[in-house]
Amino acid sequence: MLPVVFKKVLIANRGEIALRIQRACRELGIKTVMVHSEADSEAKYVKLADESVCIGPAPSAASYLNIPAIISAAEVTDSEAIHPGYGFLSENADFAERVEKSGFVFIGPRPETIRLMGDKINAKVAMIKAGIPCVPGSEGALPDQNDEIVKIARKVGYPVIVKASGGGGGRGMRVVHTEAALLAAVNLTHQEAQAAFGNPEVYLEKFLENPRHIEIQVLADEYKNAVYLGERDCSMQRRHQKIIEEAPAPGVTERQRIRIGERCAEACRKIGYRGVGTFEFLYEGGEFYFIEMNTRIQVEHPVTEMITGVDLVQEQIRVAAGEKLRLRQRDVMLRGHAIECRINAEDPFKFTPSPGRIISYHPPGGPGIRVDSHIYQGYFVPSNYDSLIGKVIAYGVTRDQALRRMRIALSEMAVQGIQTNIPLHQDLLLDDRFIKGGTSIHYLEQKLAQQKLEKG
Ligand code: MV4
Repeated sequence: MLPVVFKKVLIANRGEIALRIQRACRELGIKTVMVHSEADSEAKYVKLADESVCIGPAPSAASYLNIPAIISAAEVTDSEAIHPGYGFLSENADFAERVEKSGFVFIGPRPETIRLMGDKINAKVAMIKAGIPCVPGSEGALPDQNDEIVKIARKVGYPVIVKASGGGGGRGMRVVHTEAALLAAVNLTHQEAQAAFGNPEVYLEKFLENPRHIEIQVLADEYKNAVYLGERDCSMQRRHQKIIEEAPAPGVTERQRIRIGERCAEACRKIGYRGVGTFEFLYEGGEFYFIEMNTRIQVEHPVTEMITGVDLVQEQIRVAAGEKLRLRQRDVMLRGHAIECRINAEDPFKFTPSPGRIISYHPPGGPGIRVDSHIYQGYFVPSNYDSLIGKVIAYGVTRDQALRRMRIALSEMAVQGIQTNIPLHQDLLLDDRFIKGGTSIHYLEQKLAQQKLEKG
């Protein structure tokens, strides 16, 4: 590394992403400080770090969400920057601001950008202005007058969906099928939004009945250079938890990709975006409709890394340090296909969490297989956090090869002592509709409901 990036970075997260960030830092020659809760003291990635600081007891509110404890840890260790990972404080604009006010670099966009994208109405208005195609709907917040609301919904056409501006990721939404049900739904969503997010504003969109969830990865520096790194299909999900992601998205053509990708990169330049980012779209009838933008590194970033050869976490750290993008759009080439299976510590068909001690572990390997996981034989999966214990990513020249490699990988993989969702993945990897590609966001829930009926 010729340019000095940072000397020392504090990693304010846990589990597989903490290890992933640690590896990126190590490759960049950056020392790492791992903060952890009492429940994570024994984790190997904590011991692997150059330094570690216990920031509180097991509950997230007392540790991974404890802003003063994290800032103090950065101070006592003389860290230069803080990487928030995903979840926890990663999209908390107040945290980003406190980090910067305390004299550290927040590895992510500017706090104002995080705040803008956290407000779904403001984000959508900004995206419309920046030329991003959005779901037709109210332009901004719904007005107070009932007759105005009815008019907007008529113009959009039923069914519509009412969404809270402070929501996102599936929280604070209500589908409305008839005018008779509209105003009650708006009022309820409005009240819930005030209670849950402290922001009563709601907006309305045409409800797309059977879309896919396709997102565009972007990377931008602070000098208005921006590139897109293709798309990911994240439609295989249940209750807003993604379980399989892949890149590229089956059926999306090169022309479609360039068209939507260029618009996302251009929007980044227009709003002065810095860092890695994800434009989330619903995809239906061959068209993309923006819903939200994520300002963090995402769980599913490896599928993009596999088909582009770009280390997104390293690039994220570099641009946060003020480096210029080293990558131009013509340097970004998509090659092959990658599929990620999220491995959760849970009952594979009931989805109840399954924390506990891993008594034996055999990870898969071989050509085209990547495993991002912090687990090991003897590791205790705590019950305090989400159930993701790792990710298996399969690369192939074709989607079919990636699928075949994934089946082999999961057949080799053994995690004993706890339940995992590996059997669910094995079912899905043999599912005709999934194998064909292009299933909608409702597919998994429909399939599970069907199986429940058949079992009786
Ligand atoms: C929608 C939609 C249909 N039409 N908006 C759910 C999460 C949040 N990010 C947006 N969501 C949706 N917005 C319109 N106009 C359907 C969903 C949706 C969904 C979106 C992405 C992934 C999974 C989903 C599951 C259910 C509903």
